[in-house]
Amino acid sequence: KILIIGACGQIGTELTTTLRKIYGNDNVIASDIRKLNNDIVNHGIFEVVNALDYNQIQHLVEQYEITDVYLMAALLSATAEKNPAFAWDLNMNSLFHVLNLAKVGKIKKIFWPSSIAVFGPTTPREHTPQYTIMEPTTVYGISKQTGERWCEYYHHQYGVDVRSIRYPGLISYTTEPGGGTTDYAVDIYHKALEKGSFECFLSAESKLPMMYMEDAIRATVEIMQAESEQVKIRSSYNLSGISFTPSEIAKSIQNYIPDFTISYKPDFRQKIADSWPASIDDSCARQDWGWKHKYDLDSMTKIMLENLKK
Ligand code: VAH
Repeated sequence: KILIIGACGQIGTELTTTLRKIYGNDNVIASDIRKLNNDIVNHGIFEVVNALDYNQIQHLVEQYEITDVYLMAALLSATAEKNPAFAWDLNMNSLFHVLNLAKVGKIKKIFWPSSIAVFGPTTPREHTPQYTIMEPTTVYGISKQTGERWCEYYHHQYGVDVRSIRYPGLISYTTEPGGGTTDYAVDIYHKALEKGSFECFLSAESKLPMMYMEDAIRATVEIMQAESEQVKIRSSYNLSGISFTPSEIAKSIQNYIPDFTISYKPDFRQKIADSWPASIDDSCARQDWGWKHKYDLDSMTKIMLENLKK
């Protein structure tokens, strides 16, 4: 049985829906800090849980005989800069709780999301390798980098089966992101349809690694379904989809909405974006567990606009 912590967030929502389809509604327990009125809460088992409360998580694990935990609760990069202490507390201690439950044998397998934010300004920016300089300059990036070290440590020292992916910016039409630097790439589609124009908080040429959500969910399911020996890296895997700039995504929208216009007004998030890679080398994920992305910028734009119109 599966427990998803942070099931109502940007990734959690689609992950929960997919896992319920694969493993059945009775085998997937969704949980979040708040009880929203949505499909995740209304169409399956849902529990309110505070990811910072070890006893609450342990209670759920025992009650439902949980074997696998997906820990999706976190503060993203922009929000974390505004509240460093809470971001550190949430991003680190929720991970420790889950790692410690696995250490004492209460759960069997963990998925924990890392991010391309583990890299920093001294990292090679193009085709960033799996193993390279990592000097993150954001609170979020520091928490993800530290989390990776602990995941690897718990695997080697205590045999904990933890698996992780360094997600790029994720784009989907079902749930909006909250508080990230890559959020513009979701908002731009909403504004294109609502207003025909968009003011971007990053500059025209800020190229970042991105991915359509369906690819990211498939990667998550695939790494969790892989044989343990296939998952050779126990810190976190580089994962690559599409890299584009705000001006390139605007052009791809103009193929469908010719009058769409974009303007640029970079704010504090520009500095965060400038510290991150532009493109990612994911050959280890391809080799070890057969990863391959499917969506490119234009196929994603088509799906985003068609579905948001509905
Ligand atoms: C953020 N979307 O912008 C997240 C992410 C690739 C970065 O992890 O904070």
